[in-house]
Amino acid sequence: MKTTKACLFDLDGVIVDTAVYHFQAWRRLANELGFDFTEHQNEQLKGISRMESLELILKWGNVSLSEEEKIDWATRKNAWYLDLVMQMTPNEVLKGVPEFLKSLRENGIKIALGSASKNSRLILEKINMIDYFDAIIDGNNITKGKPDPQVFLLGAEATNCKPEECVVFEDALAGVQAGKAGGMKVVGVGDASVLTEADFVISSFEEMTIDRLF
Ligand code: B16
Ligand code: MG
Repeated sequence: MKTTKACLFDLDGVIVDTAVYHFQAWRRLANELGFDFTEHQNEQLKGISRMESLELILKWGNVSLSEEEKIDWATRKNAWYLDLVMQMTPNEVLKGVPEFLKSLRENGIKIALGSASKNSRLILEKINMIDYFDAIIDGNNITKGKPDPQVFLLGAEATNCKPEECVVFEDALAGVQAGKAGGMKVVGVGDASVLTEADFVISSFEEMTIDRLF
């Protein structure tokens, strides 16, 4: 019989909205390089790694840089982003998330993070959520980004669960595809017209209950 023993959570867009801070920092980078960057473009960077995001932004701005310059600008962007992250508070946790994670704990279901971010531990500390997690798999542990299932397969392994015993929560299409490619049930968080490959979609964790995991 199939059962759910672990839940694997994406970070940005699922636990907390860091996209607004990424946007400010990427926009500053674009502006300093002499072009602008829109919120619509920022949407396309959700779930995408830092260096892949930079490549896309430079393409949009028609700017070409050496590898060394790219690393330099990515480092600068991350410092601007971290200045904003340092001001984050627990009030920013998305609605219904603490209640749902608490009920997972009470029901003995393991909790892991599966994020592309290299800053995930700091963010979870700032929003006071780190203690809920049994395992953290993030941009520091992976070699392949979503839609590759690596991040979630490592999450399953870290919680000693088989993929079919895991449920993934994702707000980005590439993340939904990663969970499905890993053989997991996937709950989309956000827009059902975008997250069409998810098993089902919630618009907020206020709609989520333990019985929907099985
Ligand atoms: P960092 P997720 C992703 O987080 C963000 O959605 C994406 O915009 C960002 O580029 C990526 O993390 C890397 O973040 O620069 O902090 O390493 O949705 O996978 O939790
Ligand atoms: Mg996300």
